[in-house]
Amino acid sequence: MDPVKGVDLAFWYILGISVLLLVGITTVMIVFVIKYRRSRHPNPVDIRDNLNLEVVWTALPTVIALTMFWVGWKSYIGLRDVPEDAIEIEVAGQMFSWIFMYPNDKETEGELVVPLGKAVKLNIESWDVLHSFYIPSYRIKVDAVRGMPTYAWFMADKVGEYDILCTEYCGVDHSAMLAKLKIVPEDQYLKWLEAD
Ligand SMILES: [Cu+2]
Repeated sequence: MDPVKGVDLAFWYILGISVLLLVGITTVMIVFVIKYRRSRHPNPVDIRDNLNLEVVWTALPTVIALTMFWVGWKSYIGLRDVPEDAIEIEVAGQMFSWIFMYPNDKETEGELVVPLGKAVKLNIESWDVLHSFYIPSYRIKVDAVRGMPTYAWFMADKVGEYDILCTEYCGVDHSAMLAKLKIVPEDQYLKWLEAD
């Protein structure tokens, strides 16, 4: 599944269930507080061993938790499964900027330009301390660690400019470790790639 769709689905699914539980539990709590208040129900009753109830409150949360796992797992697989036709760009974090290296050895700092309509695989590593590569618009958030190369990918499906940040505190200028993702039409990308 497309990373943006997968991550968003997992987020909304878990949030939706959380809201349902919040509303449900609060409602039952309020009803019980009113219904079983001391003036109407002075003598508490000790209820024991309701098998049906015990089965339901064990099975239902288990099923809910497993569906959350399933939605999260599908989303995770979507993050790791890169389409075969993806273009590959090397990304290096360093104190304090992001460096991008293209297949023709072009190198940029603080600016990632990619063609519209293509899957883009980013091979991410750090040249010094811990950084974390973050593109909120494309739900990418991957730690950059020296000696431990990893990757992320996204589908460049909309022309525009998007924020790239470092989201792991890496030193005094961490907050200035910003970059831009620019998605441009393919002909413009090719022209940009050949220019120096
Ligand atoms: Cu950093």
